[in-house]
Amino acid sequence: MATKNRENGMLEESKNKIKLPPLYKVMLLNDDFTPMDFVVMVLQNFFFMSQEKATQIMLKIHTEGVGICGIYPSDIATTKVQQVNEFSRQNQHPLMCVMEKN
Ligand code: TYC
Repeated sequence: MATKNRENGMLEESKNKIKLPPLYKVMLLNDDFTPMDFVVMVLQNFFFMSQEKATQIMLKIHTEGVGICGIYPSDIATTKVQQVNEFSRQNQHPLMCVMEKN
């Protein structure tokens, strides 16, 4: 049953039960071999970025070594990492997609 908390007026039910799911950053790592065009295509097709945004993120990864593609709940992040790494291997590129707790 929902009852008011004396200090802040919050419903006890909300205070005790609503939990946001843990989120994970999905990132791409730089390497010396994957073509820039391929990385841009991955960012557009798997992370739904415009060509302009994808190019900006690709160049950030190229210069800084790593960049964030998106932030997702665990199951979506895991699927993105698997799909991108499988696609990269099918195309004989060493591109690495990884995830870490946000
Ligand atoms: N460094 C690569 C090159 O010069 C381009 C690249 C960018 C590779 C981002 C991976 O995640 C990456 N062709």
